[in-house]
Amino acid sequence: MQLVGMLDSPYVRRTAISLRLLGLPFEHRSVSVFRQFPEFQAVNPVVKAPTLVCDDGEVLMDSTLIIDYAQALAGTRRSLMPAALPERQRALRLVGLGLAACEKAVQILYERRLRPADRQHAPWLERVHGQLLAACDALEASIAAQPLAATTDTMDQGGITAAVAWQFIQATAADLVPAARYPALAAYSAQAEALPDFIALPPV
Ligand SMILES: N[C@@H](CCC(=O)N[C@@H](CS)C(=O)NCC(=O)O)C(=O)O
Repeated sequence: MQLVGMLDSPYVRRTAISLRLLGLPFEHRSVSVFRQFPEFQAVNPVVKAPTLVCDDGEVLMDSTLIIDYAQALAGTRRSLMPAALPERQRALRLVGLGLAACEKAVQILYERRLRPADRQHAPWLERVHGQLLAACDALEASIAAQPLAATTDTMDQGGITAAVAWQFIQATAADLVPAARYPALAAYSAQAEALPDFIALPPV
């Protein structure tokens, strides 16, 4: 199967890291949704990263849905979602917060990079910034209150998504989300980024 999209996208990266942790071989095609729009369109006319081209040619999109498919492919060999309810609830909470944080950071990035400066809408940016901080605050509180596994064998989807989200936010909106306010999240992300599966899939 082929995973299409650039690893500077947190959605593509969380998917790639998940595939690797699940032990599923895949070809990564680093195609940009912006600079290589026609090439991406030829694979997926909707042009969403990540896109997964399955072995039978079917095209899937959306990181969470692709990870769900990958989890089914991997079977019981390894699961990235805890089976026990309390742990699963926590993982789902972290995934939700991480994805919301990514979405808000992407909205800020698009507003800043794609919209001409004189057309930027300050009240919208302020609203999205507040939402981004709220998601990071909640991630910080959860990780500070209860440590999160950061080893290849024990890491779950909550940890993967939180770590990838933090890296992306720091790469794209560090001026709006100061690292000093999020020591537990930053330390956790640094630990995850030192794992071979993260190093093998750098955010570029
Ligand atoms: N909910 C989606 C979000 C994916 C997403 O928005 N990806 C961006 C790249 S970071 C994209 O495809 N942007 C191009 C566009 O939306 O036109 C997921 O989890 O995969």
